[in-house]
Amino acid sequence: MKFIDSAKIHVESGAGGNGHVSFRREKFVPNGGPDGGNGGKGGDVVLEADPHTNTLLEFNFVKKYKAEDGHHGQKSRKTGKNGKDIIIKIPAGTLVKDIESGDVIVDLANKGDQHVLIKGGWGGKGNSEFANATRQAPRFATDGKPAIEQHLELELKLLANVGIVGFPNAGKSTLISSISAAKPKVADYPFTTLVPNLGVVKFGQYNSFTVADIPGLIEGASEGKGLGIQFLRHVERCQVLLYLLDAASDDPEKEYNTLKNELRKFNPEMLEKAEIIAFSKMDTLIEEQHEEVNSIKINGKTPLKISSVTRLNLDKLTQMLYNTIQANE
Ligand SMILES: Nc1nc2c(ncn2[C@@H]2O[C@H](COP(=O)(O)OP(=O)(O)OP(=O)(O)O)[C@@H](O)[C@H]2O)c(=O)[nH]1
Ligand SMILES: [Mg+2]
Repeated sequence: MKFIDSAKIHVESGAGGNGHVSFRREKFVPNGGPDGGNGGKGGDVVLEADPHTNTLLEFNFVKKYKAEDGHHGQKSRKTGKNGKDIIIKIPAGTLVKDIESGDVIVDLANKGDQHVLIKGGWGGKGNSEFANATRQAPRFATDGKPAIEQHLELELKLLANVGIVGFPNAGKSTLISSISAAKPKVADYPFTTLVPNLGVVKFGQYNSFTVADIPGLIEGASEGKGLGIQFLRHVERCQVLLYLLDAASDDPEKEYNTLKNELRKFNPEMLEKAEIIAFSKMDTLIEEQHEEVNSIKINGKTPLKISSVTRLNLDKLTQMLYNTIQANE
């Protein structure tokens, strides 16, 4: 399953219509006054979070979006019609970035949210607007304001139910491959996972939930160490965080605290999420270590002990994840 949905598009507002230069022409009135109308306003570029889409797929096919230009003014003081806005519908949760500056422009989190990205240009003034006592026949009008273009990058934050966080090599990808059909790369070195993976976990006959595995975090990730925390936004909206700690680690509690600390620096709200703590790779422990690990409590809780290799407690884990998702919906 493709995890990161992204697309690059080009958007452009409508230009304002030009003002018009004309003079009244009536029978028996040889020198009619100026009657050129104003130009219409160009259309805006509007982004809207749409409840009916959940991918950015279509933006890989249609890449140009332009609002309608304002119509030019006409004689008889007729104002040109305003150009129609273009409303670009994107899935809720799409991050919109300006490619040139790299800045995030908007993050339309909720369905139906709208954001006017670029205002259409104002229309120019027709020559009728410039007539006054001393200048009765102005032969000029102003042009509408030009259209404005922007290159955008759209990125869809994944809405997985569960996000797995852990140090590099903790066994996150192995776990996801053991409980879902996803087959991410697994290897015995840190930073194997370079882009997030997503797995669908079937639960019972009819239920399923999604689990996201992101690249490992280390101390200082929030300052860019390792692969950094750029991937955390993919688990920012998860309902449940699974903290996966290597059971053979010298100090799992310290690892847990480090993970939390990095998460806090990214977005403190992530610490308020429901959490499940698990010790991975239980099969690698020798008899004596089991006793030691059994007595460890983290954040007041006894971590669930699992092994992706022997499948120890994997059913229990999926049950716990499922229940926690249900409780936090
Ligand atoms: N014995 C044993 N080995 C495991 C288990 N889970 C993972 N491993 C091994 O641990 C190593 C790291 O596993 P990964 O799943 O790639 O770890 P990761 O957390 O995804 O690592 P990064 O993507 O680098 O952050 C691999 O060699 C796995 O085969 C387990 O339950 N038991
Ligand atoms: Mg991995």
